[in-house]
Amino acid sequence: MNKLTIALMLAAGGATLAGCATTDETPATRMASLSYVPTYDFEMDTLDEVPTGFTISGPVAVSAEQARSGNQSVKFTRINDEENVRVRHQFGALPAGVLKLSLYVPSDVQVDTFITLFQDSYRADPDRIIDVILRPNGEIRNRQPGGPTVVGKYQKGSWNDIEIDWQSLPSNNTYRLKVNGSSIGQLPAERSGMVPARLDIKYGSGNSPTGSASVYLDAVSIH
Ligand SMILES: [Ca+2]
Repeated sequence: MNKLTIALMLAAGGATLAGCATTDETPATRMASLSYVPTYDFEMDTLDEVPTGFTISGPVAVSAEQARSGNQSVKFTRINDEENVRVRHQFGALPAGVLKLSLYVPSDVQVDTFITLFQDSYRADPDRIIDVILRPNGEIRNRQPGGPTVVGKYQKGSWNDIEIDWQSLPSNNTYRLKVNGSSIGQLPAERSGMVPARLDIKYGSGNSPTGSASVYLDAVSIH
C-alpha cells in the first residue's frame, strides 16, 4: 500500500466520520420533511402571542420549543382547573376538503386531545361533524353516530402527521383518516349531510386534570 492510497483512505475515513457526526446531531425521531406547504406554519408569528388566523381559549400561544416544520408551533398547556384549552379557526364552508396538521402529544399526557370539524357553530349538538380523539393511552378514537370507537394508534412523545380527507362526506358521510402517512380507514362522520366550516383543536375538557406536559400544533393546511 503506497502513501497515496493511505492518504486517500484517511481522507475517505475523515469524510465518513464528518458525516456520522452530522447524523448524530439529528434526533432519531426526526421525521421526513412535510409533503405540503402549510397554510399556517406559525413561523412569522410573535412568540407567546395568539397564533395568526386562530382564536384561543386558555393558555395557548406561539412557541419555539417544538416544531414539526420550521422553528415555531402553537403550545397548549393545562394549568387551571375548569378551563378549556383550545384553538379555533373558521375556514368557510367546504363540502369536500382535506385538513392536514401535525400534533406533538407528550409521553406523560393525561387527557384527550380533540381534532374537531363543525358546521355553523362550535356546539356539539347540532354542529359537530368529525371528531378525532387522541387518547392518553395512545389510541385514536373516531366519534361515530353510536359514540366514540377505537380506530387506531398514534405515537406519544413525537409529532404525528394527521390528515382528515372528507371528499366522500357529500356522497356517503364518511371521511378518510391518515396518521403518519398510513391510512387508518374510511370512517363514518358523527352526523350526516353536514358541511365542515370550522376547526377546533382542544387539549382536554374543561374538567380534565391539569399539570400534564404541553401539546403542540404545527403545519396546518385546509383546502
Ligand atoms: Ca412551524
